[in-house]
Amino acid sequence: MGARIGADAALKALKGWKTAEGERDAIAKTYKFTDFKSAFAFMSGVALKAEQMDHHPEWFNVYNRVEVILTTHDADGVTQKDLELAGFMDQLAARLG
Ligand code: H2B
Repeated sequence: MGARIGADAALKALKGWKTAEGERDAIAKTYKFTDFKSAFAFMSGVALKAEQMDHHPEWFNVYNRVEVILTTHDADGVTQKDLELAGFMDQLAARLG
């Protein structure tokens, strides 16, 4: 699972992410796509990556919007894995538009 680095450290390396609401150490971002098809393509790509990594997002989708929260449950906070998955999400989202 890796050691906890914490939300603040992760946020320094990311753009458009914030600390998640609530007590947990977690980071959050809301992606907006042109339509549901793009949003679901994003989720499909992330799902495959998440399975490869054995690291899974918490997320909520309505039409073209995908709200994501990343944290490492086993570490009780944000780890390098969250940072890696966040980077993958940002790259994929940029490609999909
Ligand atoms: N995803 C996330 N976000 N945090 C975890 O701690 C985690 C996970 N643990 N996916 C994995 C699965 C673990 O439960 C399995 C057993 O490897």
